[in-house]
Amino acid sequence: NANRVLIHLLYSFKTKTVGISHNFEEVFLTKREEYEKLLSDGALMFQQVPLVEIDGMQLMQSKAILNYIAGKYNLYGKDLKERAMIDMYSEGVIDLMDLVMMYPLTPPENKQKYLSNIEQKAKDRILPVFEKGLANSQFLVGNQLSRADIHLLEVTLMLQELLPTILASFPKIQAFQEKMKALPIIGKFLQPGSARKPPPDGAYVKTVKEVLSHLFK
Ligand SMILES: N[C@@H](CCC(=O)N[C@@H](CS)C(=O)NCC(=O)O)C(=O)O
Repeated sequence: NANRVLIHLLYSFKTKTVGISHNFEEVFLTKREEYEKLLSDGALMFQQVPLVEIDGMQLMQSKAILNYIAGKYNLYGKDLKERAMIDMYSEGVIDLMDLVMMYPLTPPENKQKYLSNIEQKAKDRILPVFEKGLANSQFLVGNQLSRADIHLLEVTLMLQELLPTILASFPKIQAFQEKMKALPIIGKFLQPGSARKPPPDGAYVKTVKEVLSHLFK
């Protein structure tokens, strides 16, 4: 869909996930000049990406973007109380995701320590909340799919890329993950060759450091 243009840096999972059920065009920044062009065009409200063009708007700030898309596609609860629960779950996931996303950018000598920190936060703080939240129901909030479920699925997949056995002591989350993967639209998104990106590698780090070189001086 040509009027939905999504610009973000390569491993911004959040925007990828909300894109799963709808066609969207992704534009990746791979050169510093492309970022500078957006800046000089005045396209970036706070001089940052992601930027999503949707419904005639240019949306900035990933949470504002997620809130809009979740609301538009009925993934944001049926009332304010459900929304508050969804926000709490989502924010807990996002805290962990932010840590995971910075892992590729940590210097080699700190990687081991950084990974242990992710593992400990995931196991002691985050995953137990979701294991409990799924104890008696298939979805986290309101007996229907919400963005909280999608965030949980993605963070578990991201964690497993770094720590393959991380879900061993979380049987409910494991079962949840299998059920989510069995949904056709999600299964399709997880197939190789889909819009979902592989784990970040050295080339990704190099690109980030070039495009956002002002942050790495
Ligand atoms: N609060 C913003 C943060 C966005 C952000 O940090 N974007 C990075 C790339 S992932 C960026 O564009 N940084 C350039 C800068 O801050 O100068 C959001 O959630 O969208």
